[in-house]
Amino acid sequence: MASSTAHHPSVAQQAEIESFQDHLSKSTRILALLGAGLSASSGLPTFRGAGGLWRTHDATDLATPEAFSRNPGLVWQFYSYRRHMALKAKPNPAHYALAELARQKDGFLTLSQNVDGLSPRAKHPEDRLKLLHGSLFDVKCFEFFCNYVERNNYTDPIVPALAIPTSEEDPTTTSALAVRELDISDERVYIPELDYEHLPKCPKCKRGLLRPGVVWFGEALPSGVLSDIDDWMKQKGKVDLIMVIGTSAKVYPAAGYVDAARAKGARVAVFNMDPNDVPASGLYEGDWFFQGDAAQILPEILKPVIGELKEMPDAAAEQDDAVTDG
Ligand code: BV8
Repeated sequence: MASSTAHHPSVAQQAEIESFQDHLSKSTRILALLGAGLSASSGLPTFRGAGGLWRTHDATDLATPEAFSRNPGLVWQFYSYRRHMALKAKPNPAHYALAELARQKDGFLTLSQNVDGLSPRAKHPEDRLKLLHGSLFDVKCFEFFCNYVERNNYTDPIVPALAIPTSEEDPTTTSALAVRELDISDERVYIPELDYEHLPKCPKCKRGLLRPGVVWFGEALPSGVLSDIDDWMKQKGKVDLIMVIGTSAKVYPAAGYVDAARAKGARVAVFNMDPNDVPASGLYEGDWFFQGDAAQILPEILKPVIGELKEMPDAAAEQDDAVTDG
């Protein structure tokens, strides 16, 4: 297994890239496991490193039902901020490259841990994309006995109390001209305590709070998604390849699909900025590690199969146009 900075490949690395491309072109059954690193160059923070801290809170501490029970206002401020940032972000060439590969290869299934909606916006074929951890743009009732679910809610802010404060409200701002959004991920920026009254309510039971439609730690993944993947894995024939893209592969059961694919004969190709971030079971002879920014190296390395990425339509922008054109 040879590692290579794919952007300026040396001869050896070029050989690695070509052996991967050769295997990819011959592969019929392919998996991809996506993580936050895929959306890093779209400007969205990852969970590790600086991005892992939101104000003074570890992002994973806020992603639990317990945190929501304790302080639903704070958890909503966290998720409303991420909805806002994800709506402002744009899919990058790696999202489009994977969407194109899914159009080119019938047997290509993508498993995404990302909840930012960027793969769907890059028009990744829906039947070949499994969102393991839900979406920031789905909401559901927090009440145990209420099954209200609402998909594709892009209202930003979802309630007025969650609007991102601007410098206009910031007494230290001098010139009115420079009105800008304040970065509430910085704990030095004041945000109010929000009580129940100001938070989104369930329109069905009229009692419960709405919560983000993501999978929190300690919660089961969507059963339909798990069974669809199991059916795909059980199809006859080996799995030829799994691409592990922009993920630290530390969260389960998502990370478990690397070894599940390997058990079905798959070779593993990792695309990651950090050479230390390989799946827990390590890399074997015949596997690949491509170091670099996914947005740069993925379109490059997949080119023999997907060609040059021409236009990169953004479903959200088209939706806005449709609305405006009426
Ligand atoms: C459950 C949604 C049980 C919310 C998320 C087995 C062993 C150990 C622990 C467990 C286990 N099984 C279960 C557990 C517990 C837990 C778990 O895995 N804990 C971990 C921390 C050890 N799992 C759970 O709780 C799961 N549920 O087990 O339920 C159950 C079963 C039945 C019935 C009832 C209950 C639920 C897990 C899902 C949690 N929700 N997200 C939200 O987003 O707010 S997880 C969330 O964190 C993400 O979705 C993702 O999965 C994870 C973050 O990982 P990454 O995406 O990889 O991001 P990270 O920042 O870590 O890494 C970024 C990588 O990109 C780095 O490698 C970096 O180098 C690289 N990179 C950066 N820039 C670039 C780049 N690469 C390329 N280009 C760049 N430009």
